Amino acid sequence: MEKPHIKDMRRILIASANPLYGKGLEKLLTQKAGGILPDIRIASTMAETLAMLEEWKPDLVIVDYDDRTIDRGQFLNQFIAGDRAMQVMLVSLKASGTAVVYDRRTLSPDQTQDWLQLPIESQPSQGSVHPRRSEGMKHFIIVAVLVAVSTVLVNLLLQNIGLLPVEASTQATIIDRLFNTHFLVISFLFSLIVVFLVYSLVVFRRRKEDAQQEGKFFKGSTRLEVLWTILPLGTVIYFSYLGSLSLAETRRVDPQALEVKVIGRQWSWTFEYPEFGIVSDTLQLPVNRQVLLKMTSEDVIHSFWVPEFRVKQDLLPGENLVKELRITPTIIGSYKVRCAELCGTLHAYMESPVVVVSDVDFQAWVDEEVKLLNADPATRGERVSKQNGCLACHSVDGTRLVGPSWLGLYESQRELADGTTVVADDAYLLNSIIKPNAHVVAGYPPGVMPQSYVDSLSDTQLSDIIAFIKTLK
Ligand code: HEC
Ligand SMILES: [Cu+2]
Repeated sequence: MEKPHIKDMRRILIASANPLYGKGLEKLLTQKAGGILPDIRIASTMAETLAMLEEWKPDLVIVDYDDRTIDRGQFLNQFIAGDRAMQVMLVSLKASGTAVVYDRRTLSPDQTQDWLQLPIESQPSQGSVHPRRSEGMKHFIIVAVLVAVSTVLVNLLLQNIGLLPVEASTQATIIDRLFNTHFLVISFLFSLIVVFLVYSLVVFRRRKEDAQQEGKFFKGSTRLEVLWTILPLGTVIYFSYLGSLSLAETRRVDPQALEVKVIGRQWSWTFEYPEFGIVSDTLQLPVNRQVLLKMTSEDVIHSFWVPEFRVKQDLLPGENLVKELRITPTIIGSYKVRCAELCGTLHAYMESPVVVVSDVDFQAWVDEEVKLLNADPATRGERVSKQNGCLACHSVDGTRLVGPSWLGLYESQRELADGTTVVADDAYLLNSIIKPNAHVVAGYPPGVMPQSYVDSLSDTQLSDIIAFIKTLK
């Protein structure tokens, strides 16, 4: 079908109560018409418009889209009575001088019906391919059902692909309840977007017969905008409420809690049990008893994280910055605490074992540790070295790590960075530990070994370490 061109329109009727509208359009049309000037008339009332329709029989009627005094229903009723096809355009003239054409088509009496049914606010779409209301509804129902099905499936998938490790603490159950609610919302939002998109791509794809059609004009929808502002806002606020409830629940205090001091440093963990005087590089925990972790860092910020327990807490350097974390392990087993805050070269290896045992086994471990506290100095020194992270930088088998190996160190000749040579006697060893930068070993960087041992190690611990180094021949 060939589109009628504005140049073929001889008689044009403009219906608008606004005289400026008529004048503006008249000017525009005469410019467009080229040589042969069309016959243009302007009607400013409804009655006048109808009368002209009847008597003058225009080829084209241009209706002022923004003029509410023109009743389209009445206008078309009149029109349907006739039997000849007529072009009707709805045109809105903007303040900027541009004209927006909302609808343009040739109406024959049988087509006018659905145009009439549309509310005055909405823009009617293209003539014969215009989907009826009921058909639009049908699409919505199908999409709604598909979104619901997809939400259930995606949620099932998310819950079953093992995104989260085993739930091994009371706090993990609380956190996972929140996670699962999030998964549901995520599944719904994903489905809402993807199903709508794919459905539209497939069902409303461009077909051959659509090639000639112009796109529909959209002016936006205030109702939709209000809806998609309020709904997400409400959801987010609701989730922050759920989040604060869960946070409070994970921090519930058990007065019977076992206290453990956690010290983090580059790049190791130490766990102290003040109740028993034990210091350990493994975090041993009795099952089903709340543990209160009091955590500090000796150097930079670290973060205590056992994924199976879900909760996580940063460790901050500074005496008054002790951070607390409460965990109630519920499953006997071996886990790992890892540092979750990038803290330097060996951050990735800052891991220590976490062992959850039965009450009986925990008591046995405590007894064993207490007995070791009274063992000979070299054995204690080995433990102190492990617990304070010395062995992360110093090997005992000759391997070069960050620092020199301790194998054969005692009484050997040390070449220092300043070119001098000293013998590694007791005094040298002690000085190297408490004032690491006083003598820097040649070939090694100064300032790498922590400067804090002078404060954190007791005199006994220092002499135990030296006793241990002496045994490494
Ligand atoms: C972050 C790595 C690191 C840690 C942790 C560390 N050191 Fe060191 N240490 C070094 C480096 C590097 C050197 C060599 C440079 C220097 O002398 O300062 C060194 C040197 C030494 C020396 C002198 C070694 C020699 O060959 O003459 C001794 C003794 C020593 N450290 C003891 C310890 C003890 C004891 C601890 C634990 C309480 C410890 N270090 C922790 C890095 C470390
Ligand atoms: Cu760290």
